Amino acid sequence: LLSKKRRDYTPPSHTIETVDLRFELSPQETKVTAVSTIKRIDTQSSVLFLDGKDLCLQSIKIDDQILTENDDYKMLDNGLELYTSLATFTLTVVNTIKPIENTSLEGLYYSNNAYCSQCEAEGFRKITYFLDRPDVLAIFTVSIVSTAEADTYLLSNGNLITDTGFENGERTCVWEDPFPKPSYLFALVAGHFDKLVDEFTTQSGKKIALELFVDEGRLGQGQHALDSLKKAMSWDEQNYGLEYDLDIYMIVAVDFFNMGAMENKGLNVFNSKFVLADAHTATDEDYFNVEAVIAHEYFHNWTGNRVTCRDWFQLSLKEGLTVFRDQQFSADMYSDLVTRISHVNVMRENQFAEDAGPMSHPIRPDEVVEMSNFYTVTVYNKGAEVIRMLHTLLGKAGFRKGMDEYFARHDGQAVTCDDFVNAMQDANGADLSHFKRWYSQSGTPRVRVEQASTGDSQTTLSFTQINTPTRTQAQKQDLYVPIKLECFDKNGHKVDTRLKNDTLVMNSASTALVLDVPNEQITPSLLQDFSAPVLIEYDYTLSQLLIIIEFAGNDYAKWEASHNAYIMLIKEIYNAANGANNNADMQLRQDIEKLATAIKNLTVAPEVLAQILSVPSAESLYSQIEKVDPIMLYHARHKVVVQLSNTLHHFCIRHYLRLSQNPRPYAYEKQQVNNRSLKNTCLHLLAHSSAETVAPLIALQYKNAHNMSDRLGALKAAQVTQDDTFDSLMIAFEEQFGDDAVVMDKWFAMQAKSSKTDILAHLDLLQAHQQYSIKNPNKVRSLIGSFAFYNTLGFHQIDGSGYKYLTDYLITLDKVNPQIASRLMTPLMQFSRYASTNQVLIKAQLNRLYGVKGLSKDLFEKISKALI
Ligand code: BAL
Ligand code: ZN
Repeated sequence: LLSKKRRDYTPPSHTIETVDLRFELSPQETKVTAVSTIKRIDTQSSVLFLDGKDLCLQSIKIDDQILTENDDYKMLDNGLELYTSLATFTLTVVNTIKPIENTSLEGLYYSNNAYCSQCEAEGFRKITYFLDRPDVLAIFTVSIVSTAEADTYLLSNGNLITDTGFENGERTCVWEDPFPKPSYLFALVAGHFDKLVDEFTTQSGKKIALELFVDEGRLGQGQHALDSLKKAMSWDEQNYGLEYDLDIYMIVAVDFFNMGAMENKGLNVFNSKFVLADAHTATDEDYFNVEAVIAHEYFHNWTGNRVTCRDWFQLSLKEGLTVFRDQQFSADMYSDLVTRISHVNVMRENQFAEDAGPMSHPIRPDEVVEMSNFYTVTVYNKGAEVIRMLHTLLGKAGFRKGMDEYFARHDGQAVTCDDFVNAMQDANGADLSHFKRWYSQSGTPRVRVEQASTGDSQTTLSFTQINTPTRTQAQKQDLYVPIKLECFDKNGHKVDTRLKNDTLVMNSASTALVLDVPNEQITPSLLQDFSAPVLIEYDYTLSQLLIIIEFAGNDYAKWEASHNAYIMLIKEIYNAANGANNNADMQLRQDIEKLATAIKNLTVAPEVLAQILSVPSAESLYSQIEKVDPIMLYHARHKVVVQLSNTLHHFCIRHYLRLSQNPRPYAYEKQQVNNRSLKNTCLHLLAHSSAETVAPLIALQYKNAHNMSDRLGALKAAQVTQDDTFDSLMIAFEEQFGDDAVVMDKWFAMQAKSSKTDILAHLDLLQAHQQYSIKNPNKVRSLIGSFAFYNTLGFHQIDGSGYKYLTDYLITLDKVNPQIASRLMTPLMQFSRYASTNQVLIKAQLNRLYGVKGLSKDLFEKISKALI
């Protein structure tokens, strides 16, 4: 399979200035007529290549001349070649497509009685022959013709300029988008929906119509999304001076969608999971996510749509930046700390794993076979961390100056990551040449921190970067790493580090910090706020971590220290199981006692305490132990949680009972969310203790729950106890929510994570459930995804049956929806982090997959990388 390389970029030979698209809709066969005005850019060129995939060509014309195959054009596997030396011309292409047969959910498809499109990255070529690349920006006019009276809405980008109404057996709507855009931002939605309307007045006084389309009967679940949109619109005005630019902003929620959402100009399409929310069906976390994703897509209107990517290697230009913007927004709307922790967890659980595996790539990849494979946590989340470092480096005002400069230079253009950094650099008179290496280098830098005496009264902290070679980069360079830190003496007093903003900047492979305090008395709190996407290696003692928990002035540092303490204890138990320490259990009891005392003495806000009581997930621990045995690690972690639960039993019960009193009607507001978070964290921890008092509390909470956070909190706690209560609550849950597709995804996920010994047979049964469909990505992710990503005991069974189960499923799914299959194979891709027994079993499955005939590009790219 041919890969594309970043360095081979060439500008397009031609550009498309305007395109008139006409869709004559039918689920079985939709006719597409595309009339484009095309201009030649490269005066030497006599060939125009148009991308096209799975299309049935009817006719093709240049100006008034009908073209003949082989004389005027040639069909190729991935499009067609057209022979012309005209400087400007009108191209008319007529072709048909089959929306109902399109289960890949790329291009135009038909599901749940509605038409829907998804074009990013390369889906437009499944609609018509086109220059389907982001550096060709055209003005689109779209006519949608439907003969079905039931299609109450025929939507596309921009402004509605004609609606004929349903007459003589058909209806036509015409949409015009005045902003030139690449084909990936095109959208079409047609079908019957309920509509929620609202309005937003911009800071310059322009009224914008807001319209939200949801499945019939779901209007009551749409208000939070609309409210979030209005918050995002004013936030972007206040923080970046950016206003919305069309008269109307539409969002459609659909149940069948590969991604979370898509920022098509003026017509966002959303996975209904990130739109629908009410107290009854959505948890606080769901409310948070809806707000964040709505904001993310809205922010793309400037960072993505007004200024877009030159080529797909530059994806992080828009995604890293927009994720950073949505993270800032979420922190402002809710809690700085909890928002930050949730994003740091994504980095440690998912991005570090990706960067340590065969798919490791820089945030700006150099080589791509299938672009869909690069919508990754690296491009998105590590990309956002890189932008965050720029923000740290330049300061809030400097960053804003850089953003203003970026828009002043590039509005209306398709540009590169370098263009972005150059705007930041020039606006601030800074030199970012060393910083730019973050865009080219893959892998997670490790920073080794060592501490030594320098004379009697001084200590030196030495910092050394280790950038381990990855599959495609044998030579690594040192990177620019800002490390926010504080140091404490043995009494918990802050030691003066003389660092500006408490930040040590590493701009070479190693550096040292000299402090005027004797060595044995110093405790450093390192990488506060996760100031760089790196792994810190420092050998803490438990006493040092307890000093940070007690004395650090910021909650992030306290959380990080508790997190490190859990990791240390889990590792000790893990190693003891390998025979290294026979006194491990007693030691654990004593250590947890000390940790619990420190936690009990804290006076912190409830949401902070909730985070401190949350033991790191098994997934985030994989980067901590070489060649890990996942089952042993699971048991080690479990042991630590049980010990913590027993030790903090009374503490948790007290908080739990206090927070359960006098519930107010549900609202998604800070105080309630924070209290619920602590309450449900306590319940979950309590469920790990052997105390018999806990089971009735769980059942009672489920029975009395008047919102989904409490209901799911009870269910998750019941799952820990593994008694009959869990099964009976699951039956009750299904009876109550069986008709709600989004809520049932939670149910499928809980089922998939269960530690039943016959989990594979159980998964078979669930696949036969009437709500389950292999064609629906949310269902596949909930059931098979939750199993493979989170069911440690089930997936890593020592006979390899869990790996085989996933592989069998991938073989079937790849024929239905390659993008989702490719996402779902991630747990197999990360084999190198496991013990050799697991590695052998996983590789056997990868080899089996490799031998399957007709595998998609998506899977093929990943397996080939894994097996090299
Ligand atoms: N552009 C694809 C979906 C998103 O990142 O918003
Ligand atoms: Zn995005």
